[in-house]
Amino acid sequence: MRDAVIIGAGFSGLYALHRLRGLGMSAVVLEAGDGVGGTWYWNRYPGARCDSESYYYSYSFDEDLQQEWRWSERYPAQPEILAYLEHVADRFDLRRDIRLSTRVTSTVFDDVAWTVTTERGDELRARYLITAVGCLSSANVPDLPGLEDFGGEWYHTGRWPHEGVDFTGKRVGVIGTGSTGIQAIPVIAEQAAHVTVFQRTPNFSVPARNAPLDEEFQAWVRAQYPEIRALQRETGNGHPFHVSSRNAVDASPEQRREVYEQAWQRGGLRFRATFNDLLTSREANDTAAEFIRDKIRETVRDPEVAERLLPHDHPFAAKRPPIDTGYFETYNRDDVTLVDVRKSPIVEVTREGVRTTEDEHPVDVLVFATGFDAMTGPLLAIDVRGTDGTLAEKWRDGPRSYLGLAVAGFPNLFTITGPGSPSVLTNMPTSIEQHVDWIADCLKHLRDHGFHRVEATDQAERDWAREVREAAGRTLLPQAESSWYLGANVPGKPRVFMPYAGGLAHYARLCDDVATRGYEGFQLA
Ligand code: N01
Repeated sequence: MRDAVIIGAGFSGLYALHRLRGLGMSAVVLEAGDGVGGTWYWNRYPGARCDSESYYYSYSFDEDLQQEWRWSERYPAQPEILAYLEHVADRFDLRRDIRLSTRVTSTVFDDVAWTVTTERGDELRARYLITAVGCLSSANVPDLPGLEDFGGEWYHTGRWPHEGVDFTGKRVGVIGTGSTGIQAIPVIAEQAAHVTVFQRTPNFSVPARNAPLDEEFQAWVRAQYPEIRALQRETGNGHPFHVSSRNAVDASPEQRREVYEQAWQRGGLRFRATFNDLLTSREANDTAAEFIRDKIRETVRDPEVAERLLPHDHPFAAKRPPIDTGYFETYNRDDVTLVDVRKSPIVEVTREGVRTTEDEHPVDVLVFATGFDAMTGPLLAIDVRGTDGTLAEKWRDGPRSYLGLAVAGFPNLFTITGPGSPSVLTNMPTSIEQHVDWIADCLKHLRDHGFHRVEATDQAERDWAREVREAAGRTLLPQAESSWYLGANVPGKPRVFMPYAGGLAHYARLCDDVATRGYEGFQLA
């Protein structure tokens, strides 16, 4: 029997395999895709790139790797991140323990070990099961009447064809204006004959200001890596910068404007770090929100279109804030139309296009940038059976976990970046390394002490659920009612704020304390 089965060969699964091997453990990775890379294997849509900057959206565990790898742009594009992960798989000789094109359908714990069954009917047994399935890997395609009879082609951004899509001369409809839609729309508009954007919730977005990285900056990064990585681990969201200690409400309107303008010019997610109270005080948040709304008004020439693009229903950054390259400018093109589907909802997809309550919009290609069944979707797509039933039954009213890492009733299961962890609120590779390191240390502890079984207690899980709720309640995040953080984007999904909003550094300390106290909140046997 193997020590572990790891599900998924993205950032998490690759590193988990590497760490377990380092402990002398036997592990195999099962990956549904035909290649490694996870998110970056699937999300090949036009404009796909990371919103974290390349030099820190990367592994820190190997000094030679980070010294030798060269990123070409401030924000890495999908092919470059995929090439990086493929390089990691080769460099650390991981592929011999990775089975591609192998989708896991069920996993059952029988009191000793997990039996993992794949779509092909293969069965594998392992003492430990580690899910590395990602938080945003279960594509959410809305159930639109008539889609099956649509005469054109349609694609979800998270399942993009490897050969790409040629939009030349085509009328394209894009549904969704989240981070993905905001990245894809300007790029599609460059090629298509016409683009119709179906927008349900207007979004805040800040310019990315992408650019090639020059050699001087790269040399600085290489020299500074110890400090950069240390800083990433000290901050709330795994980025190598602190949130300002200053409150927006204490600054004058002129001072605020200057700070926001500087951050706007610098570009990127750092905009939300400009003041300390942006995510805790609605009054403070309104100042940032209004600054961005002013920028949208300035950018978009048609005042009616600009008005339709203004976000009003949620605080800035209470939904994951996108960053963009020419997004709002795209609405100045004659060949781009914005449809407000909150005002006139989509009724059906016809053979020729999309019909709303007000109009018919002919399209040849329909792009669903409609996001994911986030955090729980990838886990619940597998029939996971523990000692008292299935994970789907247990999570019927929303996910419950201990530290987002383990679930009571599911011994020897570890969920990398599971619901209840900071994960999606952070720079993912930083969170992933923290989780994998913790799990590896836990497995070593079990082995060194002759234990074969580890299980979170019900009490620890209840306490953690309260902590997750309270941490979110201290922020404005739950006020974004249409957020996927709350499961609001998937009809019928329980409305539970899923990630842990207490900050990555604080969370990592809590995890370390649990370990130091002999894995408090877990039963070891
Ligand atoms: O998905 P989303 P995404 N009819 O759920 C709309 C990460 N990411 O793929 O807001 C009409 O955010 C929906 O409307 P509403 C990042 O964490 C990272 O864009 O629900 N519209 C929304 O506008 C991000 O947050 C990078 O009202 C419908 C959009 O579709 C996460 O992935 C890059 C609809 C979905 O937005 C998900 O982003 C890209 C319907 N039936 C993404 N259903 C990086 O940089 C949904 N919508 C790493």
